[in-house]
Amino acid sequence: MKRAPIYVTRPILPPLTEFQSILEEIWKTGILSNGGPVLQRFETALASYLDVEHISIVSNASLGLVLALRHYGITGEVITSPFSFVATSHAIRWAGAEPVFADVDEETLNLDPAAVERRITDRTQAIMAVHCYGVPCDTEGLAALARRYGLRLIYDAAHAFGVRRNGLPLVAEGDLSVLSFHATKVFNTFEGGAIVAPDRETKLALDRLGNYGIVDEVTVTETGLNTKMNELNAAAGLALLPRVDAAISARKRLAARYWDALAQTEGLRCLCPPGLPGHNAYAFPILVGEGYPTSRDGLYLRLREQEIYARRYFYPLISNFPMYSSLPSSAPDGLVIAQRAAEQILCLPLYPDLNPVDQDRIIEIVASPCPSTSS
Ligand code: T4K
Repeated sequence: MKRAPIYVTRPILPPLTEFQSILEEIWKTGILSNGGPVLQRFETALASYLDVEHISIVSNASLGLVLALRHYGITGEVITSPFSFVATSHAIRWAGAEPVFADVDEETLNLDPAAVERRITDRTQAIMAVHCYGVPCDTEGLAALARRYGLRLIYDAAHAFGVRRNGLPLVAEGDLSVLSFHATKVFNTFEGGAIVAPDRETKLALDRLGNYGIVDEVTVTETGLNTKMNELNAAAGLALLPRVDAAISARKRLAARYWDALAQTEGLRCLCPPGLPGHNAYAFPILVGEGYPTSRDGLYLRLREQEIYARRYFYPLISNFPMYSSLPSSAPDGLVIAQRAAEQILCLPLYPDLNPVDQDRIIEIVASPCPSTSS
């Protein structure tokens, strides 16, 4: 019997009946968008789940990042990580600002505050840091820099849904944090996102900026954008929210199985230990280094031959894409750790419904790969 392909992730979905009952309400009210009743309920439930007071829900994290920068009028240089999904830097450009890449920390693969400091000039206006794989950045180090140099600190928290540190929500750090609810994330609304704001005034300003800058029927105060989430996406989120804790627990169990089976493998470094307090087991990233019998790409191809689609998140580095590669900060000698990580990284399939039998097949290949026929 032919086996089904195994993807790096699969979305969690709410029970169809629960989604349907919210859809029936939408069909009755005829309110499909523009801050409708389902969105309002979702926003309240989400803020409570995340343990924050003020959030502005958006249609995806990319636009959320653009709004965050536009809210503070940032058009100068923004220091950011090259080891991220390309949306992080694209958002900086779409906001009218310029990304400046700094190297990452060896342990976390998140922005290294010392490397950030070396990139600060009189044109720097903000830092946009990424909690890659939901692993917290050095928030104290970055906050100290932001204070010292008068910079805004915005977190791309696309991976950090529900992550807590020292008992507090990680998304409450910085000036603003932006979450993604894309299908591939720990929690999804098919497409969607949210900006965590420090106060009600900022939340309302973000809502307005994402609704064309409209104040009332006859008043438009700024060049806003349309970043609204519609009622269908909000319904999916509302129905799914009660399931997310169980999903994170299932992720953690599977991540612990990977860890137990692979952490001692020579030449492999597993990045996210299962005991990381408050973590969401967003992914199971490994670094394939010296001493391992094949290269990262050799392992990637070996898995693909078995229709196991592990992914190289994040390779290539953003700074190597053509629209950024000529920036002075893209020079490889300033991004040594990020470059090495990009060449060694592989995210193994991890999602709540991953069948342990399939996971054992993955483990077997990763623990002792035979050479790939195509490498
Ligand atoms: N910042 C960071 C750090 C991010 O990682 C992201 C997004 C963003 C910002 C921007 O957030 P959004 O604007 O998207 O809200 C995916 C996602 O499209 C992207 O959202 C995500 N990061 C990135 C890490 O991964 P692709 O092009 O690699 O996805 P794709 O289509 O190859 O999907 C991967 C696998 O997931 C598929 O092989 C199968 C599975 N899958 C995917 C989808 C879309 C499903 O099972 N169902 C699905 O509906 O970018």
